[in-house]
Amino acid sequence: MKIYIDGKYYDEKNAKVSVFDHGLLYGDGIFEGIRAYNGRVFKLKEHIDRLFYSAKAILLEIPISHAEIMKAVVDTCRKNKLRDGYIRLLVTRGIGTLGLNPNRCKRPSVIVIADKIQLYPKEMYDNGMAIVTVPTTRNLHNAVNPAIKSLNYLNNILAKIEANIAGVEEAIMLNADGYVAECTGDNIFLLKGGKMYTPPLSAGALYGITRGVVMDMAREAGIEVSEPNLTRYDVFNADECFLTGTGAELIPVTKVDGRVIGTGKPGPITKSLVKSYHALTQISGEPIF
Ligand code: PXG
Repeated sequence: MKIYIDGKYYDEKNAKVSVFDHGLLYGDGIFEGIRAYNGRVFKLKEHIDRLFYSAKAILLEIPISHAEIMKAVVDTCRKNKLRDGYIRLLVTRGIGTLGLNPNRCKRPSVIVIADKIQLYPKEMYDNGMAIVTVPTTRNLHNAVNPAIKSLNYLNNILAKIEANIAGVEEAIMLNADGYVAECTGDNIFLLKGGKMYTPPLSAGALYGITRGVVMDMAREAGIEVSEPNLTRYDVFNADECFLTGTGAELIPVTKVDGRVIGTGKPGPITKSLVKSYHALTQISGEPIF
């Protein structure tokens, strides 16, 4: 496997970062998780746009342009002959000194890893997954804003650990006001009476790329979509529930905090959106070869 670091390609065993990189020392940096399907990078522009928004929010100057990053991602896939897989793109604050001061870091580092991902077992896609609500809440907007895809994912990792302790793979995180924000690495959707609902970004949801694609697909299919504040009560009483994410794609949820959702099986609208999403991934994106 060839890994891109600051314009050069390294074998896996030689792909290394300094222990003085503030990405390691402080989680000071940002990332994106991107998928390649059928020889194309899916929604690449949207991911790079979000990377630049995250960079803006943390005052990180990405040392190469939007177009150069897009090219680095596509070239890394090509070098690894990756037709279907997962791309992890990160920008760290770079090598600095001990001490928080980011001004001591001379140049941010851009890294691209192109590999495979399997987030959840197939059985869960077929039958739905059980999730729980966890005690760790989503970060406040005026702390590390949850819209920033930062290299410090401890908020989500703590929630994931709590999910695992409860014997499940994913968890609902509430915000400080008690409204549903999202899951640890996925956005959440509900269907009720044929209408679709997902928490607003103001509730602490990440501006998910898959979330956006699914909202567009639903609207095209004539489904009304809105983004109200949602509570656990709304989740328990939904007809259908599913999660979205680059890694997870669309995955049905059939149990939340011990409550069976709808019929207890993946619902018809969820199934039809899964089909449309898979079809779209096969035909659109930035060509690799
Ligand atoms: N919320 C959070 C907190 C995320 O980290 C999503 C929602 C879904 O967003 P996208 O843009 O992917 O639809 C994410 C994305 C991993 C992994 O390694 C996590 C994500 C994506 C890919 C891989 O666990 N999270």
